[in-house]
Parts: sequence; structure tokens; C-alpha cells
Amino acid sequence: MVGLKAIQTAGALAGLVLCLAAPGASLAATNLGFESGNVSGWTASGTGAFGATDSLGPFAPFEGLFFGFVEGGEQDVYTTLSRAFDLQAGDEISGEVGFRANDVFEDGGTIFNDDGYLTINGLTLFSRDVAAVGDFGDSGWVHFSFVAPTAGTYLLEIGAANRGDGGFASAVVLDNLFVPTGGGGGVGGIPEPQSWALLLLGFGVLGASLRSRRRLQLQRA
Ligand SMILES: [Ca+2]
Ligand SMILES: [Ca+2]
Repeated sequence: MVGLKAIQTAGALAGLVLCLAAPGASLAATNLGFESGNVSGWTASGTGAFGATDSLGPFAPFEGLFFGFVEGGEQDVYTTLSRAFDLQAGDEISGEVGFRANDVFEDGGTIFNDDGYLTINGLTLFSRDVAAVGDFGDSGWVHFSFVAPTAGTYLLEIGAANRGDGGFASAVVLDNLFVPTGGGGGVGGIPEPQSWALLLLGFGVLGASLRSRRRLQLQRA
């Protein structure tokens, strides 16, 4: 009887461990490289175009079949895509970003110096404008990386804006984003399907163990 009880206790503990481990389990964030063919998991703002594409001006995917992009819309308003990640101190985010100028710096005395950026928590890791890449020029894919100085939530954002008018929108492109395993929760992260499965498995093991213990107690009575 002692042996059986020990096994039941072990089962209950295993179930409990699974329960506790599930919500914070190390699960990778999905669609970091836009391979879903859309911006699932990302948040957009602004008045210009955004999305996942297989081609934009001179850009082809750095990785896979798709990459993300934002284009300027209304003059001086950034179109953005952003996403939050929970990181531990020392975790490193990296990826490829680029700027495609679809305008000229100056025409007839008017300046159309469209620009774009990539930031993490407001820190600029990439910034280009038409002046930097030339009329209808581009930066090519540029590698970036960021090491979290402390544990916390970090917001990665790309943005692009039209200058001088709202036409000939330039773009910022993003691909091959890498976030350390476990950074997928984001702000108020909802457990992903695998996480729920683990959670239910945990409850199941715990429940089965309690049921068999109850049966034993009934038999003894
Ligand atoms: Ca990709
Ligand atoms: Ca423009």
C-alpha cells in the first residue's frame, strides 16, 4: 500500500509540476519571419499600407517566403508594426531590417525626404531616409541585434512616413526576427495551444491521481 501511495503522490506532483510549468513554459513566439503570410501576432497603426509580402521594390525575403513591411501614408504620420516580448537579462533579439526609398529627396524646391526606423523600447537600432539611400535607393538588408539589459517587456517597432506630401510611399521591411525561446508571451500573453495541452494534461494527471486515491479510501471504508 505504501508503494502505491508513493506512486500516486509522485503522479500528483508530476501533474502539479506540469500545471505550474505550462503558463511560463519556454515556447517560441510564432510568425517572427512573417511566414504566416500575414501580420498575425503583430500590431499595426497609421494610415499607410502594411503586411507580409514576397516582394517589395528591390527586396526579396531574407528568410523563407515572406517578410513584413510598412509604408508611409498620410504626410508626417508613421505607419507602424510593433510587437512586445518578455525577455530575461542578457537575452538577445536579432533580425534583418531595410529601407526602400520610393521618392526623390527634392523636386521643384519641395523636399520629399521619406524616412523609416526600427526601435526597441524607443531605442533606435535602424534609421534611414531618402537622403541616406538616394532617390529611389535602398539600404539592402541590414542586420540588427539588441541585448536586454534587464528582465522585462520590450516593444520592437518598425515605422515609415511620407514627407513633403502623402504620395510615393517609402517602406521599412523586416525579416528573420529571432527572439530567445520563452520571449513569446508578450504583454498579457495568452497560452498557445501547446501550452493549454500541457495545462490540461497536468490537470488530468492530478485528477486521475485524486480519483484513484478516493477509490482506495472508499474500498478501505
Ligand atoms: Ca520570412
Ligand atoms: Ca513619399
